[in-house]
Amino acid sequence: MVPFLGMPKFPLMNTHSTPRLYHVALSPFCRKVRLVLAEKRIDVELVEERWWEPGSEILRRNPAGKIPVLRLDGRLWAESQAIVEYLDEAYPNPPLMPLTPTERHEVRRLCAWFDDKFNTEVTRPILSERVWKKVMNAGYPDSRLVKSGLRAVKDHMDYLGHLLEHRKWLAGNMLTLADFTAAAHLSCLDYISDVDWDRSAALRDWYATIKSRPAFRNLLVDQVPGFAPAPHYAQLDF
Ligand SMILES: N[C@@H](CCC(=O)N[C@@H](CS)C(=O)NCC(=O)O)C(=O)O
Repeated sequence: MVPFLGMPKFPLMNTHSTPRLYHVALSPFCRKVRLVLAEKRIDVELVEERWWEPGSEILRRNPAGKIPVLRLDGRLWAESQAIVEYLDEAYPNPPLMPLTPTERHEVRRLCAWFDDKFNTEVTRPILSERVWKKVMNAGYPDSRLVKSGLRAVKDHMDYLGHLLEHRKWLAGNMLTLADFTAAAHLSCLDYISDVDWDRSAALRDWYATIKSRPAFRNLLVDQVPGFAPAPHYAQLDF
């Protein structure tokens, strides 16, 4: 028996099916994809995928069992960084990657900084403890983990502030995938009011600029049941 011979890794589908993003509202990885789709003016239907609930079909859509999963161009796409790089190649306007290998490396380095280091040290401990445990009915928040996330975010903000004192955008002179990746993580924390914007004027100005883009509008109306957004969350002048 050769069960996997010729089987597509991800199901192929009707090319005319509506673009759809399986997501949850406060996932930085899903937000990154939403921001890039919106910047490229690709309309998608958002479908909440509560992957932790029995009956979730996430494994049918992504063998890794993770969201985001994007249905577009007749197939399913997984892994947020791979998705946004695909989008940038397949939908080149506006471009969100620079031209030279050195600049492209800097964009990818910063995307990994957020999706790996920042996520492990800040986004995941804070959001898991403050939001996900309650949503998933998985016990009480561990305040030590929240505190360690809140301590770590300060160093990250100082580093980002330092970069932005010397650059217009995070990775250089143009708006790139790095800015959307950073904004995706920071916006999740900002929703629950865990960003001290007074720490760096340069970082606050950068966030105010990216938050004012039309691509951000959809994120600013997100509502997670049981967690009202911070009062300043949707304000452009915060
Ligand atoms: N590297 C993945 C990470 C995605 C990820 O961790 N998604 C979380 C939600 S924020 C998830 O689906 N977790 C399900 C699980 O870990 O089982 C990406 O960039 O898409």
